[in-house]
Amino acid sequence: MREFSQAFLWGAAASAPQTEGHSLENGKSPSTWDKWYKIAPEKFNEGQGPENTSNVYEMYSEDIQRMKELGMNSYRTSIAWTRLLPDGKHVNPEGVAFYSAYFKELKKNGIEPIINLFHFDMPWWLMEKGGWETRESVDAFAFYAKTAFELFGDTVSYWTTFNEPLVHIECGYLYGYHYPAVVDFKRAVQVGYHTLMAHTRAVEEFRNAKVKNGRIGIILNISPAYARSDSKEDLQAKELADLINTKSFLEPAVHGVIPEKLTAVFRTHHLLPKIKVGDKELIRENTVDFIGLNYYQPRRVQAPEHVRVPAQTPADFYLPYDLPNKRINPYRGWEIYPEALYDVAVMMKEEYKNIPWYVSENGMGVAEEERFADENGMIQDDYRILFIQEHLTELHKGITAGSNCFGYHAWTFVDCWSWLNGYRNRYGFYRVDLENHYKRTLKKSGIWYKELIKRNGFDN
Ligand code: BGP
Repeated sequence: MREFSQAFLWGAAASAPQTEGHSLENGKSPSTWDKWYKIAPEKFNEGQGPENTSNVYEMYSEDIQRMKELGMNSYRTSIAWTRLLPDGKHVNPEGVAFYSAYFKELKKNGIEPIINLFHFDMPWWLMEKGGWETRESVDAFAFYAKTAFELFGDTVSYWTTFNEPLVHIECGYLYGYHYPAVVDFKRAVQVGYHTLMAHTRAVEEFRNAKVKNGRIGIILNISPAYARSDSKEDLQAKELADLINTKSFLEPAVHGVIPEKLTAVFRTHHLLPKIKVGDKELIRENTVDFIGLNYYQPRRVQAPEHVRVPAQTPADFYLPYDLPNKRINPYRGWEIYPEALYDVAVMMKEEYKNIPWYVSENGMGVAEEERFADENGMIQDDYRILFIQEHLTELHKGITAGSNCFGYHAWTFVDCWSWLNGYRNRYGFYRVDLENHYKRTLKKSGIWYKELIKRNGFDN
């Protein structure tokens, strides 16, 4: 049997914008998602926007009973900045009441809340001033973080600053997927730098707030790079891919320094961001207590034929490599490669001081899941059970090799809304029926997860 430690955190993850719904009500101001949906609804799958997501705003209490029923001892969600501080300065009493009740209810039911501050949801008022491109965003975020720690620090011990900071950088400023859909490497680097400084200032505020038993971390998407071949060029492409996508945030968060090599590469390519005196010290002094890693897929890379100077896009450093015969989740187009989780575990042990870390997201999104419903309406999602079990097997190997991993969170608990994909791909242990007041129905994977938690492991 593969058994995990007694204190292991078992749970699931989600975010405010993807689950709460009521996104323009109860005192909340619009985020860029709300505005973008107004401007360009055709960009969203089947016109499914952020306004009405899984209605957790009204249903959190019954959902928490469902979590308890599965035996979950932890749950991650986020605060919507625009619900807590609609204008960035003054708290919204309805937002405070909602989050306070939500987090207390989790605690009361033995479910440790892990609360994240930013999950791609930039306030519109700040976006109008330039979003993460303006240095003002760093102070605005630090103020928001401080407000959240002061208001909820008595209830919440585990905090994270950002979810996948790379995503709002690359989707918003490199590849045109998210608002403001800019394609400009230099601006992307500036956005990344301000995000890092916002994270750093939030950690500083956290230390000042002296949250009792509090721990703070950051959640990063990890797609470890694997080179097409052992040629010097391909290995260099791999190194640059890891530098840009992994080390850029992991090194400052854990070691308190921006990798020198990254600075050197950006200098050569005239991509260095504007910085402020004192930033270096702030980064050095405000490292994290733990790391969350979202793992879905590896990154296969090969060397580009020519390296342009200055680089216009990360593709000037590394290109995707299409590995023949790879396993793939066809709905999302993502490779399935559980072995990477073992490599990640070893990397955390050997290169990151064996800092406490957890798998903060892992899961499988499948379209038209109703195809798999049995005669009682239960989704027979054996593919999801297999996916999670294979990943846990690799994680367990990593833990046995000494990696300091303290938990596993599946994405997600109840099916949730996903950015431009709306409700196309479903990830939850519970199906959400959009036609029927967001009714939740347990899937087979939920029953399996319950058993796994009860036994604190599985046979294989
Ligand atoms: C992660 C995000 C989540 C979630 C998940 C699934 O990158 O943190 O917000 O959406 O991916 O991906 P998707 O919804 O794009 O299928």
